[in-house]
Amino acid sequence: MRKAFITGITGQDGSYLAEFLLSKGYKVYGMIRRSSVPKLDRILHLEKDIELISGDLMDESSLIKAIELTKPDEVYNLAAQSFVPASWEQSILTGKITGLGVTRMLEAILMVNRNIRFYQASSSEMFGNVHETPQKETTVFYPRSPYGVAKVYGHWITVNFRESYNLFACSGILFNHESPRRGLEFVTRKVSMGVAMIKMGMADKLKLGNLDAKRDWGFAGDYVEAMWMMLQQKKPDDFVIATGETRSVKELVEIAFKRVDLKWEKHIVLDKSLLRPAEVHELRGDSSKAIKQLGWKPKVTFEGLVNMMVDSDMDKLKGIDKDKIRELS
Ligand code: NAP
Ligand code: F7E
Repeated sequence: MRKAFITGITGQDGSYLAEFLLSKGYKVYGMIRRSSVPKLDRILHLEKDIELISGDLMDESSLIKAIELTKPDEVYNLAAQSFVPASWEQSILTGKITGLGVTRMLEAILMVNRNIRFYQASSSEMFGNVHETPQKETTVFYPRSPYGVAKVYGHWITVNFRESYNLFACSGILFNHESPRRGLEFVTRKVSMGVAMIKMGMADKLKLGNLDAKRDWGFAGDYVEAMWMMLQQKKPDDFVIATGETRSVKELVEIAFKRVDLKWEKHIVLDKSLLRPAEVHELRGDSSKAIKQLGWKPKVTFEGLVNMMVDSDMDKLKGIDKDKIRELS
């Protein structure tokens, strides 16, 4: 039985990846960090099938111990401070976790077993102020946030350890991917939950920073398959994973409100305090290399994704009490 170790298993991608690897017959270990209240909502349904190990990307010794204990064939490094606006508020912490945390994980692998295959969760935020469109593996990086800068470090240290120590280390440059399990602060989930709350009469307005930003949005369930495919190749390499389609926040809003027969113009309020110090205005990825070499392609369309998220949030709200709603809003 092959064994996989996932950092960030409590996050959106970690939960989908754990499900996917279990379906492939893997023994799955996940790293969780200590917290005063459990944050296992996304993986509660997997609790019996996976094993959780305590550790933190900030703590090198915990990573070494976790790798020694679990003896994985594959390590998926999904843990990060992943919310872009928070990276201005906590720029140093973001650098320490999202950037240097990658080196800590790689050093642990180097110390314990150099045959482990390693996946690094790199990001389209590295392209930032884009130098060409669409963006591919060879496109120059120009990050526009401390998060993007930290991810560039994580990407290059992965490439460097591959070249320096001959590690099987891959960097997946993933464009935005969403799901009903997406964190509530990211724009897609903010919109799907906001729409559901308005439809249920629990809110009337939804505040957004801007409607003009454009992203290449896919479904997280499709994207975790690409992570696994990268580690099954003969040689380690880096891949862009994207749909190749760009949509604006406005289009996202239109589709989401239409799903529940509401007019978005009546409910959306623009709030300047949500604007970022520096914005990534438009992203569109070119996944030709992944399509050709990995045989990967996205299955869920943008409309399908938005509808799936709105439907899921409507279902969640139907069975929820008022105190919980206050927590969500
Ligand atoms: P997410 O939902 O925010 O999950 C982040 C995970 O990292 C959580 O499990 C979190 O644990 C964990 N974490 C944070 N700090 C940690 C630390 N110091 N030590 C150990 N674990 C820590 O993120 P996601 O959307 O699943 O994304 C997964 C990865 O892909 C991230 O690296 C993200 O930057 C990257 N990425 C995401 C996208 C996207 O569109 N989703 C695109 C490109 C790249 P807690 O639950 O304890 O907070
Ligand atoms: O913003 C605009 C915002 O926060 C998308 C992370 O997973 O993907 C994600 O980063 C766009 C931006 O995601 C609001 O300004 C407008 O242009 O959903 P987001 P992100 O910043 O693209 C990348 C690939 C990652 O790697 C990251 O980890 O939407 N926007 N109004 C808003 N965004 C938010 N959050 N809230 C608003 O009110």
